[in-house]
Amino acid sequence: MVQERRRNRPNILITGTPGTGKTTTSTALAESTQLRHINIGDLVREKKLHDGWDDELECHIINEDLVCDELEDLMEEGGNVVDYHGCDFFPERWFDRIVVLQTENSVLYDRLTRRGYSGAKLSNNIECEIFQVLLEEAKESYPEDTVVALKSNTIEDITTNVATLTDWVRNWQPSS
Ligand code: DAT
Repeated sequence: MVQERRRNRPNILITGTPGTGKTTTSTALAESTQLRHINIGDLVREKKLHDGWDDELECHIINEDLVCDELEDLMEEGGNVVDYHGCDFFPERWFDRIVVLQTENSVLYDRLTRRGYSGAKLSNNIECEIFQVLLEEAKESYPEDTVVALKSNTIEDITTNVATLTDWVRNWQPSS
């Protein structure tokens, strides 16, 4: 029988529609817990883990197999905060907690226009948030008791979320 190796620090996935605050939250959480922040978008660009550029969606076409191969050893070791606007292609066993950040439409709209999004890219992302696409994807891909939805409308929300998640990391036990 293959013995499953236990990690002694947890892996957390921070997901949500673009603009909901994944990178801001992950950066602060990694700093307060000394976990390693892995921004999948940056990793894909740096290591070229993509199959070119999608002109319509204006983003790289991520190669999910290459991303998973690249991360396997780090995830087995544990102690990672993974930041990405998708969650259904990672192995379920990688994560101890899946956090879905959620933002009110009008707030998200302002953040995304400030980021330079317009047209289909803007409306696709707003629709993604309205229909809770990432929350559904997370619930379908991971055990229900590992998925948590957190509001991310204000700076205070970020502070509260980081504090809550930091407590969770500190209390996490390898056998849990
Ligand atoms: P994501 O990684 O989900 O795309 P981000 O962390 O890059 O999002 O944040 C996008 C912008 O919105 C950035 O300027 C920071 C701001 N922001 C994010 N979450 C926020 C929050 N809860 N309150 C106020 N501003 C927030």
